[in-house]
Amino acid sequence: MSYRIAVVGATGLVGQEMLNILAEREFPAARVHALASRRSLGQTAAYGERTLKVAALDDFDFSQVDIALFAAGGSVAAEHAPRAAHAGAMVIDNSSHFRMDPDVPLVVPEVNPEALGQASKRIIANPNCSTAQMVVALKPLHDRAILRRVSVATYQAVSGAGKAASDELFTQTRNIFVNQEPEPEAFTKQIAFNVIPHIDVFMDDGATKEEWKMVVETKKILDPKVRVFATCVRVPVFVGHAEALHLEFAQPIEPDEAREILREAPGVLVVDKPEDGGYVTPVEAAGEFATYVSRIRTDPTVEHGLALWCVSDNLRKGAALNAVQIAESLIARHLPAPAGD
Ligand code: 11C
Repeated sequence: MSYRIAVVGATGLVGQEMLNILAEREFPAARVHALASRRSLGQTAAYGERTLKVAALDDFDFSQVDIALFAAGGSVAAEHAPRAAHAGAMVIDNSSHFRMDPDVPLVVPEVNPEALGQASKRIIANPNCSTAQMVVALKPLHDRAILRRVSVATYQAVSGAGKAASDELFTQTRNIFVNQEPEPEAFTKQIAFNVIPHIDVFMDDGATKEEWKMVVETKKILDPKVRVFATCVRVPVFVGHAEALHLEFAQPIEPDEAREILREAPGVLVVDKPEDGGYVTPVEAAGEFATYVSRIRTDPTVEHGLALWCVSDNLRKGAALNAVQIAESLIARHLPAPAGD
């Protein structure tokens, strides 16, 4: 059985990664349409060994597809995702637009696959990259010891902010070496050889929207009772978000037991030796599917406290991989019906 797929935003970083992952995982695709705005017409997109011609999203007839993967931002999703869903496609949207809609499930397949059954609008939301990897690591520990509170500091790669932002890190780094001004454009301050405690817009309470997303999305995916506090920081890394997590549980949980639980957990790889190099950094996580957990320790400053370090490819588990996994989970649940060829 195979399915007709559309990737919307196929020329962007996440759209291209969706095509890569569909090919790498040998997704049962009868046909893959690469869609983008009219500006991208004439461009091509790589899909495994194949090269797809990019077609225009504006007048694309979504009755031709079973599953539409959207990686095109909130305003495009707002306009075209309902159109695709009405035409009969199951939509998996990577933007933040539908995430908090009570009629749209927000899904990380390792954590809350049961929510897929509630997609009454035929739209399923993919979480923010920093939330996705965190909940993959938290879920098995929550199941064992009941997570009460998370305090997280993120170290987020520039690719989370798109291609122009990635190019800015490259250009600024080069400019600094040749004594040219590192003019910020995509970021508010110099990103090369610097870190910036600001991702997305500021909210009324002084948090940034990225920090707010980590709070509300974690509650929606994992458990509304879990309290989350986040500080989100951009760092001069191209791919791979890292997070320092400080956790408080209702019940005692020791590092050895947490390591064992996480070793068995879907989507997680534990690399945790208290020695030089016995942990994972973004460079090793880039291009991989796993969410890596390292530096698991007791936090003795709170009751039942645990600290850990969590790293994953933000374009993969944080975006494209999670979307493709949702599509795989839909297929496993016979939603939607296959293309029939
Ligand atoms: C970043 N996490 O690293 C953001 C990118 O809500 O899907 C993803 C934003 C989102 O800048």
